[in-house]
Amino acid sequence: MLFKTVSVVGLGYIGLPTAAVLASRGLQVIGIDVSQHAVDTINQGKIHIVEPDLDIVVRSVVSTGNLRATLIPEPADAFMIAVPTPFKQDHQPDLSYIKTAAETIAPVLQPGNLVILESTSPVGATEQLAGWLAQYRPDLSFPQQAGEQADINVAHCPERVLPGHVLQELVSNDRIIGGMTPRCAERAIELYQTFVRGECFVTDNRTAEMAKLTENASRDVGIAFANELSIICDKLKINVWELIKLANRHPRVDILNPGPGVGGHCIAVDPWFIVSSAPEEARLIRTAREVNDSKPGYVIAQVVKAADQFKKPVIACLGLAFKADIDDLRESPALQIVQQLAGKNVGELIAVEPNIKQVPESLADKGVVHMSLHDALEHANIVLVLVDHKQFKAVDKLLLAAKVVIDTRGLSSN
Ligand code: SAJ
Repeated sequence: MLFKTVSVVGLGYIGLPTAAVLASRGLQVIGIDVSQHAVDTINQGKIHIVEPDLDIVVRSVVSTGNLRATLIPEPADAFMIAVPTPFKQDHQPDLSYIKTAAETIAPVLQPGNLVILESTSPVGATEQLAGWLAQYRPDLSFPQQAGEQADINVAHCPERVLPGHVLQELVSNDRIIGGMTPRCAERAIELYQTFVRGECFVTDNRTAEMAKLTENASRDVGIAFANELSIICDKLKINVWELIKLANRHPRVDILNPGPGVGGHCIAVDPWFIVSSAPEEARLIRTAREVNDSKPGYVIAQVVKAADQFKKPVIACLGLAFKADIDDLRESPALQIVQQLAGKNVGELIAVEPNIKQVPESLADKGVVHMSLHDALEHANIVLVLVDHKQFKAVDKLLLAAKVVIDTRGLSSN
């Protein structure tokens, strides 16, 4: 059966672009969200998140009637779940949003439906989702009970798009399709082939879950190596950026970039799902998390030390976002550093973040002022580079000559 209607549960950074792209391929898409604001905004053809070009696609598919948002679930041929999977205080995965999504769609499920979990999830979460669905709908059969004869097919197809490039990567990236049975995977491929130009690779649900966690853990370990190198190089008085550039000239070496820490809601979270599944075995993965999580503290100590040299330290903090050229402040090490500095009374703090209109209240309340790059550089005697935004890369190095520069992103070395 070909898919005509698809319901996307969770209209956030992954769900909304996915819903919009499916709708742009002519499918009837029903987006479900718990937020009245998100639903209303989308139904007006607007977006409640920041992602380049997404507004254009959403406006177009809402105006043709192919995308509609609602708080109340409706029957559909396929359901895609793209809800958050954060961790709890103790770094254990929190699957409560997936459970709520299961409760939401269960009443409208019909035999022949396909349910796909897109959210990044610990190993076993897809089976858990299928278990919840079976509990809510004892009249239907699921793959864990009926295998290929199940009324409902279930698969895990983890999202792997890069924030800032979502629309392009949704279409061009290869996909991992983890079916609870081969038939589940086959049906999921049919759906993804309506919009994915990359290749679709079939596996089982547990391998698909682990593959996504592995991608982000691999990156986290790579960044931790670079962050550890940067601290070693500070101690040995070596420029880490030059060092990495030189080492990377080896044909089989590819070291990532050090930074002020790892931010965002993926790389700093997902490796913990591996650690929680295999706490004894995941030694390197856990250590990498700890190395990256400790980097903001190291940067703060550098600033405190530099500020000690001045009677009236004025510190320009360049960047608050979690990475370059986006406005996303969630889980941002830059924001964390400025917040903690503000609590320490190290001097006058100026924040420069060209991608936002005003600094968050948590900073403004503590007296951190928001300034243009030009004004901040004029006032400051210490310049703390936290994000490699394009505006900062373009700064004339002469303007920094008389300042103490703490450069966590290597701008002055590139
Ligand atoms: N970072 C460094 N040094 C580097 C690279 C990154 O310090 O060399 C820092 C960034 O500044 C940022 C953090 O790491 O704070 C993460 O940034 P990122 O651009 O590496 O990744 P995300 O979190 O925006 O998106 C990742 C992507 N995963 C991989 O590249 C393996 C994306 O493809 C995933 O879809 C996304 O996580 C997700 O949703 O899981």
